Amino acid sequence: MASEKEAALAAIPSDSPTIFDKIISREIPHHVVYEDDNVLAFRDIRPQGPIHILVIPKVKDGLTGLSKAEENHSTSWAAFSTIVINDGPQGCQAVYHIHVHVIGGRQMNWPPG
Ligand code: DGP
Repeated sequence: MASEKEAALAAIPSDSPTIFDKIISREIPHHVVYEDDNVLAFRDIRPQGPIHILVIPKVKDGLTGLSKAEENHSTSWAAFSTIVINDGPQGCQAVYHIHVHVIGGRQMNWPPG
């Protein structure tokens, strides 16, 4: 299995459906920890800590990543109050459907990377 860095360098940013669209449509199994009309939170398949949750907007609305956010994205984006996001290849983003990582349960290091 490719590392997160390898996956990020191989990923091609686009508006095309991603693995997260298949998670939203329940085509592939996932462990839901929270869901409402706007947001789906589920366990990361490759956890980086005892707790590693991904939070995504259900409607992608062209918002592949944080650096692509525009005024018209505010409705879905407003659902998030805490943001830890990988953005672009150098930020190790591998899935181009904007998402928040919530990682915990162990001592973190700083700086990241
Ligand atoms: P990022 O590198 O920020 O784009 O993070 C993408 C995350 O998505 C990464 O931590 C692994 C996770 N992931 C990828 N495919 C799947 C999947 O099929 N199911 C789940 N639950 N997580 C996935």
